[in-house]
Amino acid sequence: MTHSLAILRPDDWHLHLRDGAMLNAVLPETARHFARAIIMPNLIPPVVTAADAAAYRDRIMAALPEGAAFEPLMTLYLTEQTDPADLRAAVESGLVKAVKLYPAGATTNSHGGVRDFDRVRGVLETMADLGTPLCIHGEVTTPEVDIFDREAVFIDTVLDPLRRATPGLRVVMEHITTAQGVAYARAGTDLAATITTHHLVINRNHILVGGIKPHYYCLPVAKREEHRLALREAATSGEATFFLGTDSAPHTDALKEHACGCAGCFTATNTMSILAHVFEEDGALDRLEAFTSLNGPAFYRLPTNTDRITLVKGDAVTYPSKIDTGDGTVTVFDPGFPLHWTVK
Ligand code: OTD
Ligand code: ZN
Ligand code: ZN
Repeated sequence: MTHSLAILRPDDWHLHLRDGAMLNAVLPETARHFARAIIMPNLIPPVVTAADAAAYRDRIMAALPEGAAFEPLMTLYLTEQTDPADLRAAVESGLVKAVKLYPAGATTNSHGGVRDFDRVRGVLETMADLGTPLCIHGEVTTPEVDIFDREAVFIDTVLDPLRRATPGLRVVMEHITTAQGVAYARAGTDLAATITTHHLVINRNHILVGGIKPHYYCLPVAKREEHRLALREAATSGEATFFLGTDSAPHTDALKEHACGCAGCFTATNTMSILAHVFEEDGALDRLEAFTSLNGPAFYRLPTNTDRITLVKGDAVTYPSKIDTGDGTVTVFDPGFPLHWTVK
């Protein structure tokens, strides 16, 4: 039995850090284990220009605990007004590593997202030219489509036509939640997919059976068990297509435990413990490093980290059930099983 595992330091390829008091509270949770993270731009107002991204990066660096080494990888929120020249300069200077596409209304703070894809054609062509990944929240938002079908319908009606129309565009399917997402990602070129920690652990029963569990509600919403198993198989396969994007998305308990509760699971604190458990359960501990530390930098054409973390297995470890922020408490994701792996 393995009791200790050293892997290259992980990165998080999809993270929400927010701003202000919340940023100060959640950033140390990620910086403790992760070297870098792709920082989501869905602030209010969103990060849309290179100047916005530079200012946000400065606020993140200022919020880092003394002595912590962490590199925020900045993104721009794609709108129908995004200027290809501003984007090009931001990428060429090294500031911006990806562009984020939210279909309008798909998730928290996404009303400024894209409605008409013809209006962003120039930006997409610039990105194909630069090799800059487009990170896509892949759900249709048309009210007629059932919320559990939104990802599969998006793949057929939006993602596939978009990729065909822009040859060379490099795409990350963010936080995939379905077997269809796994199959589509696997079959494509210039295509990768992130998988969250929580979608490897919960299915839709966890949200709805025995009383509604607001802390398990996120978008895309967790699907049937067969889809969770498809995600487990993909994540633990070691295949270069799949890598970790926690989508750790803090909201205060007051806003989660609410008549119209916010979407998002906060997993920054215990992600590495949960992933070690999941990979061990599936007999794939030797492929954890590919998922958390190798496949992401390879797709983003960035060097891998050079230092290592050591995971050790022992008595059950406990994490705080909540963290305090200046805005109120945030509940840490409860995987529903005891955790025995910890980062030394
Ligand atoms: N999903 N919550 C949030 C974003 C994500 O789709 C996402 O990336 C958030 O709160 O920003 C969530 O459930
Ligand atoms: Zn999303
Ligand atoms: Zn997200």
